Amino acid sequence: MLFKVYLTWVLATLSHANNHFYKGHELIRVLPKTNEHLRLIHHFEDNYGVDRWSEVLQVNRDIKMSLPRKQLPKIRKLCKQYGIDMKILNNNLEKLIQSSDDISKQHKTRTRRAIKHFTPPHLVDYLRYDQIVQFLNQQHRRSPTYRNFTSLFSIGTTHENRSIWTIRIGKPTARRNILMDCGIHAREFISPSTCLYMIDKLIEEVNNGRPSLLSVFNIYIIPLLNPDGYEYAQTERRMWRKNRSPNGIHYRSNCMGVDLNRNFGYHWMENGASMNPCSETYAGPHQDSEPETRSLQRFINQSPRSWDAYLTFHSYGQYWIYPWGFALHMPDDYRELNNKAVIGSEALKRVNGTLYKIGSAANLLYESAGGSDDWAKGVGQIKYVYTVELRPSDDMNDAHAHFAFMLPTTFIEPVGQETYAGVKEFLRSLIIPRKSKLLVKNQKTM
Ligand code: 0X9
Ligand code: ZN
Repeated sequence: MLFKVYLTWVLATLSHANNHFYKGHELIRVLPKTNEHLRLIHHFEDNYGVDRWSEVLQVNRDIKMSLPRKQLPKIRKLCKQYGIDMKILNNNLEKLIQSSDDISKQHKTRTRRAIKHFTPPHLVDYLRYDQIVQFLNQQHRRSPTYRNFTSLFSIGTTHENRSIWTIRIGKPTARRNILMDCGIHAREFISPSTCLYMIDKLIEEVNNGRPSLLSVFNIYIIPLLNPDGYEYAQTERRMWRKNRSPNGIHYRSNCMGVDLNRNFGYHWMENGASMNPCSETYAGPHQDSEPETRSLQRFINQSPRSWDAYLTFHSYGQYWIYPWGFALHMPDDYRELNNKAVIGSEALKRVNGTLYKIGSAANLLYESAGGSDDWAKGVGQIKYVYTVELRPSDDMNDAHAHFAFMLPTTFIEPVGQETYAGVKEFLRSLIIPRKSKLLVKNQKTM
């Protein structure tokens, strides 16, 4: 036991040792006013090592981007030349990451003290890959009364040979199927922690004899689809987004990694993706080139089951969005998708008052092709498909917006609670179809 505690501490300490890289990084805010400005921002992303943090890429909307300090003079010059309003928000990203880590550490100490020693680790830390595997095994062993209530299996392996673990939770007699994944993007730590939260709560309901939803649905949860990228973000580069594929074979590039959410083969590369291996939105050498992408597709296609819904959890921005991402037009059944998103996000809001916006990905954020959501609907033929962008909000006036991808661990529980409530209500609405009046096209709710 002592050894385990020590190991957890060592892992947590190591995971905070990666901030120095960001010492020479700046966080800036730009305000595009024309389409030409938007094109220029794409150009920054593709050629100057600029990493766009903001989800929304639209005229008259603030955009946050981080960049190595040495690129700042060039970016400043181009902004001036084209009349883009630019402001430095933070000139030491290392400090920003550190301040989030400090809050997380205090939170852990305080929680431990308050409840005398044992706190479930997944509520006070962003667990490392090995800890997540351990967590899944513990959860799998946790429901003795209902054997076969859970199963744990891998849907494939990554470049670095890590298994992509998946847990099924549901009564063996349940006939309908739901798929959820987390952690497609490495740096979005609040996403895997939210999947773990939901796994824990679903199994708790089983053990308490209240598994009503699980009599109807088998819920398959992949808590970490991109374990290589996640481990890299935990230990080396906190802001890493992609997987860890070596790109040298195709392009002799030293830059590693493919953006998995640009790699799915449905209208691939048509919009908002890059062919530059050094870009954060590199779509891969060809569509479906990545083991993580193919594992998910194989699992969706080959399972002898049909899927009612696919939900993929990202951060940040507080958006509950549906296809399409590749283009601005809507799927034929977008009203139904919108209605169910309203039901989910309203239940979510009831927990802590957190507001989500709803709409199609391309309309609400920006056009970008190759997302897992578009593939799940367009090729996987799943009706209810959503990307849920968790906290914080990207509204500059929101008190927590500055945390961006670095949400301290104090948020694990509130985000878990509200998301779980939203997902459950959404699932209930699939069982009991309700007539809703909220049928507004591309509606931005609340
Ligand atoms: O750009 C993305 O991949 C997602 N946002 S994130 O900040 N988490 O990276 C949004 C994906 C929305 N869906 C599609 N564009 N298909
Ligand atoms: Zn993401």
